[in-house]
Amino acid sequence: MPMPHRTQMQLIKRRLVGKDGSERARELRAILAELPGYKNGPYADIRKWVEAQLEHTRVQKRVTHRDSIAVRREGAAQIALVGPPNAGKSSLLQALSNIQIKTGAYPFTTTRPVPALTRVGGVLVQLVEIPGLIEGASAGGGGARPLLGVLRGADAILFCHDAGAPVDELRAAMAEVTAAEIERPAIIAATKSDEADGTALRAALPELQVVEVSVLDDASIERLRGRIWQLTGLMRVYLRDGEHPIALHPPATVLDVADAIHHDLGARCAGARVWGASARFDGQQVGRGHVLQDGDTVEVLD
Ligand SMILES: Nc1nc2c(ncn2[C@@H]2O[C@H](COP(=O)(O)OP(=O)(O)O)[C@@H](O)[C@H]2O)c(=O)[nH]1
Ligand SMILES: [Mg+2]
Repeated sequence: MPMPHRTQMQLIKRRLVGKDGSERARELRAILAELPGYKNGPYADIRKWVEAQLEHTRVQKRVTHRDSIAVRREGAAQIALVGPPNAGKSSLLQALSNIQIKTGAYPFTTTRPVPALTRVGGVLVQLVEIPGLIEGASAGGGGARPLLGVLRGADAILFCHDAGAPVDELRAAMAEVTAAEIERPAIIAATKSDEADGTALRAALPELQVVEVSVLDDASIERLRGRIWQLTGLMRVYLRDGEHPIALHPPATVLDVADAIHHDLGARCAGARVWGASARFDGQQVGRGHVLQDGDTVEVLD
């Protein structure tokens, strides 16, 4: 008597967590071999799902093989997670975005940049884990040059460091970024704050903001999310009839908002009604050149 199909599906998904490429394909094939061979009903659906996953994994393998490093940009900003191996980057990425990735108590669990899309400040932002940057990376050590290329494409850096680990390890990673002549707005996440606080990091690197965070503490994750939003340097404008805000680089005008909604609307835009900090009163009618403030709500007029 096979087990209930819901349980079966959960078990299958659990077996696939953290597996990708050929490892995932192997697991999927093993699962297929174990499934009861019903032609109809829930088990046939599970079989179809597994087969589709297998096909998808094959496609993904071909794609990643051809272009194993480049990260397709998505979202309003791209933030790179940089730090020594084992700093807790993958764990943070997972906690911030709910994606499933490999984490481990051993270095170099992650070998390729891992992107994840998540909402910060209500805006979709792409986080990218840059695998352990080690000494010599800027000179091409350990094949790290392409990684620095990915880093160059990022808008800002979230340095990650185990609050209880020697600060020198972080300095080494930072030195590689500097040696590659990459300068971006940055803050430091003092990770694993359930085990140690950020005092040592703060003292050693007073020029950067330090945010303590633990994946075991949801409030600290949300605090970090807020800091990441500030790090993007973006501002938000809400549309009167929209759920999520539009993210823009300040200073932004009514015309910028209209353009962001649709290029045609930008061309037609005559002005807007505005609520919020930039309006003298609720619903003030302004021209297309009106400069908006973070958090404003607008209704574009055409
Ligand atoms: N106690 C504690 N351990 C953590 C935390 N975040 C990550 N770790 C552990 O640190 C190790 C390395 O984490 P990982 O995310 O793989 O680090 P990465 O190499 O920087 O991606 C793993 O064993 C994690 O379980 C945390 O907030 N608290
Ligand atoms: Mg990792």
